Amino acid sequence: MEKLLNNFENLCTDQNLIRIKNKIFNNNRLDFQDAKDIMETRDINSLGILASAKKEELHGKKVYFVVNRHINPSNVCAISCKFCAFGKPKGHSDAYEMSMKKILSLVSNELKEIHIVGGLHPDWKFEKYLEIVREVSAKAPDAHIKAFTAVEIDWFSQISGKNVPDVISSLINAGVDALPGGGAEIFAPEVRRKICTPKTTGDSWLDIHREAHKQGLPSNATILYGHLESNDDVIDHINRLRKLQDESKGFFAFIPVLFQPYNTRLSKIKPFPFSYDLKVHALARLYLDNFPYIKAYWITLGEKAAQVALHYGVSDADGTIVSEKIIHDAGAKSEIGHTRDFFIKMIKDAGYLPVERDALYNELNIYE
Ligand code: V47
Repeated sequence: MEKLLNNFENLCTDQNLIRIKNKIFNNNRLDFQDAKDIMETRDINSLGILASAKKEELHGKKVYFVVNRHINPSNVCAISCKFCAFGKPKGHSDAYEMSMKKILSLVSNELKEIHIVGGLHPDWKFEKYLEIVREVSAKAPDAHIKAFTAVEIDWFSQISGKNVPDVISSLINAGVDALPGGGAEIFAPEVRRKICTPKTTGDSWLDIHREAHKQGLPSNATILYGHLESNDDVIDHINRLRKLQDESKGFFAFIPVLFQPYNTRLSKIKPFPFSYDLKVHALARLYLDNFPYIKAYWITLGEKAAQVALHYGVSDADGTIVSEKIIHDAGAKSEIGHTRDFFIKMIKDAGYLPVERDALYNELNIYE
């Protein structure tokens, strides 16, 4: 990497990237124009070199993964986002609700992270969600629970009459260790309105994460990309996250989530070129200088593209997941889960060092 960087000016065909390299390695923050230039570059290889160099400055050759599982207790949802194929109205033939017995049958103490999210169920009380967390936590005391997006927290506040700080403290008391990054979608109000009215606004999403961080609950952040957004919308989204992280310092990972159109009301959207995925990941690594980790979500990218993204600033490959449903309902072509050995091989074969982590990014095992 050092050799490539030393020779960067000779390799790189984009003067803007040369300017950006000098900014980054003189510890100057990137601004909106730099981000625009990154999104418009045609020198994708040089962009990968910059993003990898930044990633390696932070984590060396380490790429993290976790033995985790996703649990979606119900897909019944009171709202219907145009981009979503998972949520179903109550009474729909594909609607489901898991019993506590079923939920607990999915939990084992081998897991290091249990990711629980679902629809906004019109009848379930907030107490039911707390009970799920308590029971899962009792069955798998060694696993961290990463549960409920800001959109669900907003919903819990509405159904319980508690304010958001009280909802968050109740979740912490029940056993939630971190919040997942879902529900952020795209903050730009115009596009957000088109793809997910009447969902929690971007500002509310940010306020809920601000409050979580204030109470010591860490979280992740996502962007849903590859639909109606412009480059400016992507930059605006990550800029808002950088500002919040400066203030609250509670984010672990930023996760670009590639939109899957099948079975959704946005199914006519044409796929973007692969260079766009790589740019979004690289931009995230270079612009979000205060986020420790950028995650490649292999479920939406596909396993092969996720492996390539490791060379575009990514330091986290997510995890085993076991059984993914939200994105597969929208046609994702990836497997629904993978083994620990899969990640060890995938990361090693890309030239990096696999590190198994828990949900709070404590290192559990380094696979030399
Ligand atoms: O916010 C729903 C997305 C997200 C579609 O925090 C879709 O570690 C693509 O947040 N195409 C939930 N995406 C996923 C999520 C997540 C995933 C992995 C790790 C973490 C983490 C968080 O699923 C939603 C939404 O953006 N989603 N439908 C779709 N058709």
